[in-house]
Amino acid sequence: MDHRMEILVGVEETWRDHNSSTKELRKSEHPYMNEDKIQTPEAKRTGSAPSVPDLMQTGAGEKSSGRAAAVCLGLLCILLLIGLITLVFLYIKGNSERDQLQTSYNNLTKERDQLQTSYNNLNEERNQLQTSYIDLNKERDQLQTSYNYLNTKHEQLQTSYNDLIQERDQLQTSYNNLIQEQDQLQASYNNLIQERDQLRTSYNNLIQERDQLRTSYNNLIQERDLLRKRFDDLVREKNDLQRTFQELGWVYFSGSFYYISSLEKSWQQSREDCWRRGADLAIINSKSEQEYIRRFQRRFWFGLTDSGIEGIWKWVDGTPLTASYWAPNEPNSYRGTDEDCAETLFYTWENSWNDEPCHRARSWICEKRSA
Ligand code: 2F8
Ligand code: CA
Repeated sequence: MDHRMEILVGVEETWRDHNSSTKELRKSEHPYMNEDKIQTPEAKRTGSAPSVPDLMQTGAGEKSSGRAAAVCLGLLCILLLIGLITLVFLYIKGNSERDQLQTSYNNLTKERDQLQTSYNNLNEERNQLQTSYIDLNKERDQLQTSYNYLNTKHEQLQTSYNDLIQERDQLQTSYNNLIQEQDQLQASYNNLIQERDQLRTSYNNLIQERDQLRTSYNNLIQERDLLRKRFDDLVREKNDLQRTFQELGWVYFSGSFYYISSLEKSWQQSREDCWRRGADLAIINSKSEQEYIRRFQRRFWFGLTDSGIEGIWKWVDGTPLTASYWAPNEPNSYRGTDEDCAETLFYTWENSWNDEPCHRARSWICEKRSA
């Protein structure tokens, strides 16, 4: 039972008690209800005490007994007077109590009416409360159903919430990772921007350079065309010169013209002849040149000597001998003779050189570089 119902039942019980007590009051204390128990002095006098004429008729015969009777009568009168006074007193007192009781009764009646009204009101209120209670009960059931539904919903929502929290945490992690990535990308982006600016500068420089190169290229093209023309002219000149040289006994090989004498002279005279021809004795400084010269199958002086310091062979342009093609056991300053100049004595051999006394008359080979 809820609190309101407890109050309602309490009020009802109080009212019931009050009614019962009121009823008791009615029975026990109401002055009119006990009217039969109260005896007036008049009724008492007529009911139990003897009358005065009766006393006078019975004692007239005897004087002593008359006196005694008078005394008794006097005493009786006194007693009656006292009784009368007592009755008057009691009557007044009873009247006063009755009035008080009447007042109390009136008050209690009023109070009862008020209580009755209150009771009715409370009853009505109780009925209303009962109705409200039923409604509330219904409402409570509905609320319970709603509560259960909401509880289920709440659990679902809690699950969803937990899932969302997890998802949010994952998203937060993803977000943090993205933030990191974004920072890295930002850094990369800044670097790229820097690089782009540098590249743009480089590009502009390159464009400038390209323009300069284009200009240079065009100039070079022009120069090339001029040079080509000059080259063609020179080729023509060279061919003319080659023809002229060949007509004069010169042969061309790998950038050099060679002249082989038909006369024989000392090494020094041979050299001087070469000088006069605008050349010098041939310097053999490659295997291919050695092979080319060997193809003539002739014995002649070439431009190598150790006349400066014995044993230190030098070419006529002053360069030292590095790669050499001496014949076996050469140079030997044969039998103690002074052999300071080189010739192609053993031209049939791959290594064909021999040291020979310089004064001896031999053919010679001059070389003139074409470039
Ligand atoms: O004329 C000198 C010359 O004589 C010989 O060659 C033919 C020597 N060669 C040999 O003895 C193998 C040369 O060394 C020498 O210079
Ligand atoms: Ca020799």
